Amino acid sequence: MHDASNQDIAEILREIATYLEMQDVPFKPRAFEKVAQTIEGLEEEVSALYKKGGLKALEEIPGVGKGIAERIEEFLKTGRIKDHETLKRQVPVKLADFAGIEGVGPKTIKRLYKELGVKDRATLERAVKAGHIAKLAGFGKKSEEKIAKSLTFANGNRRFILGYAMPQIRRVQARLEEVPGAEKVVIAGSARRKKETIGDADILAVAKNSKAIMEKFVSMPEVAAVIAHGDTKSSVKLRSGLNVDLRVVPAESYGAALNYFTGSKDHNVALRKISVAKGWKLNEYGLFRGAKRLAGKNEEELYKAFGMDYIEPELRENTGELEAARKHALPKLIEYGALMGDLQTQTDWTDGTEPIEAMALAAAKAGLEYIVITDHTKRLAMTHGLDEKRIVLQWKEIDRVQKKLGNKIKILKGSECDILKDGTLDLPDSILSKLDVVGVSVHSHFNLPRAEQTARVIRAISNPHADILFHPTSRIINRREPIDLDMDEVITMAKKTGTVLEINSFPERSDLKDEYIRKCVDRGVKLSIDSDAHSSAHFANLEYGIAQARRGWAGKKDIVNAWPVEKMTKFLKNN
Ligand code: DGT
Ligand code: CA
Ligand code: CA
Ligand code: ZN
Repeated sequence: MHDASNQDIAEILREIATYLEMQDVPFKPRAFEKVAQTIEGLEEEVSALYKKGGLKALEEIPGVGKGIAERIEEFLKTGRIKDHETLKRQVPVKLADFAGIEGVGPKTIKRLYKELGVKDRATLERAVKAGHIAKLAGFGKKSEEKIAKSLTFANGNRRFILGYAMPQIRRVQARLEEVPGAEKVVIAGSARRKKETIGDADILAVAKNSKAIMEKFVSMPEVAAVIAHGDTKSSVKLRSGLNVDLRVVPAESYGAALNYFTGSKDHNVALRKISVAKGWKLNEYGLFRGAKRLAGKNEEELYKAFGMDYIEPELRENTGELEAARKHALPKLIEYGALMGDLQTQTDWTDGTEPIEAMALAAAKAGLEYIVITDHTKRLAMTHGLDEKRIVLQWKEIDRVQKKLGNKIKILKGSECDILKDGTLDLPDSILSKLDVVGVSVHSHFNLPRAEQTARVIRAISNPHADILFHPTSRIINRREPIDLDMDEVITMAKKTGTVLEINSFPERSDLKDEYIRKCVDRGVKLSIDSDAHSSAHFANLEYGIAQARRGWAGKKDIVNAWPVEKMTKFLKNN
């Protein structure tokens, strides 16, 4: 069975809503639209819910009746929905191309199709250019201009989540490395700086035969379109929509070019200013004094020429790193692979897909020495969240698995305890006090006003049993805004109460984000880097949490699960 993501399901339901709307069907479009919205915002994968609980589990999703549940089931099983196809035949347009275009709703799409033959973005653009829309009854120059404007906006605005783009970029990198004569193939740009989202991917190569590497690049099977094809510079669009730029540079400029194309632009501009002040010249070919090349082969010698320590790419945002490098005061960043434990994982007791034992073994395989099992609590009924009775049963199972696995890995008892609307917790203190690690998190009432939301979270972390605030702002990149929190106040209270703040490594969460991490580091608030794994494959995401921590200037001293288990648990409250 193909594992459709929540996003895929939401998209097809939304398309059904749009088609129904075109047909003037009453009420139904809203129902589909609402369910699409709910599914987009769900914590848990609908496919996982279905695997475990079948059609019944789907009907437990708010707003989902039997009809919609059956269509979701059909989609999960076959990758298509017959009704969707029947509707699509009547107005066969590419709906995704119309998303986000102002003033073009379902009814307009239908008319543009029937009257002008508009089917997708390209035909819409042509109709706009030819002035055909302004001539339609009920339209005018104004509405045509509005459409033209949002067309340009919708073209260039999409950013890709690092954790989902990175595997694609690495695949391209690996393909280019195979080309005979390719000496170096490296990822540059925002992907090298590990920014949480990237606009496009930038790859730099040193190669004996630049034509051959370019040829390979534009003919890779994942290429959907070639945007530019030159001897030293090419651009392609992958099927996923991600653009990739490739540049081939001479070996003696490699360091300077890598530095230039890694950015950030602000970092580059600041470094160039320093160079100008010294009477030097810095560009992508090297660092020069007059005709003399001072540096350029590698980045280390480049920074050294400025009297600076090497600056890790994650720090290059012109937020004080250049000065710190000159004073030899850069932080010693947490290293990739430095984590000893994972403090947030879910199992098939709730919305994870695998048993405790499989998760523990996968964590051990990922190089971890300990893992905390933190299943959801009862308020999240949809995930079969644990109540007081089931969590006690889970402890028995953890003990059994621990005995079986021996010293392969240490399994700690924990919880992802829901923060209720008023800031109280979803499990009683009598249970929380028996857990090794209590994480608390917000999964509801995302839209409370700032003062109320902040008071709610502060009340939660003030509970003496609450050890960690999980995914503190509850944002989902590109989908859900962060909850409105006064982060300064939350950080102050975390410091006061000794609460750890989480850096959630799930790619679309990346929560806390870098600027808040740096505030925590500055103020001595400790952090954890957790996978929030719902299956064994998710431990690989820890890389992105570490990346985020590095972007926030965090070192091993700041990250409690980079410490041995005794030191970590001793630090937590009430131990
Ligand atoms: P992105 O793709 O929006 O996530 O961000 P970047 O940083 O990857 O930016 P991109 O792809 O436009 O360019 C790659 C690098 O090239 C950028 O980090 C720095 C360098 N660069 C691009 N344009 C300029 C420029 O106008 N001035 C300077 N100094 N550097 C630039
Ligand atoms: Ca880029
Ligand atoms: Ca670029
Ligand atoms: Zn959560």
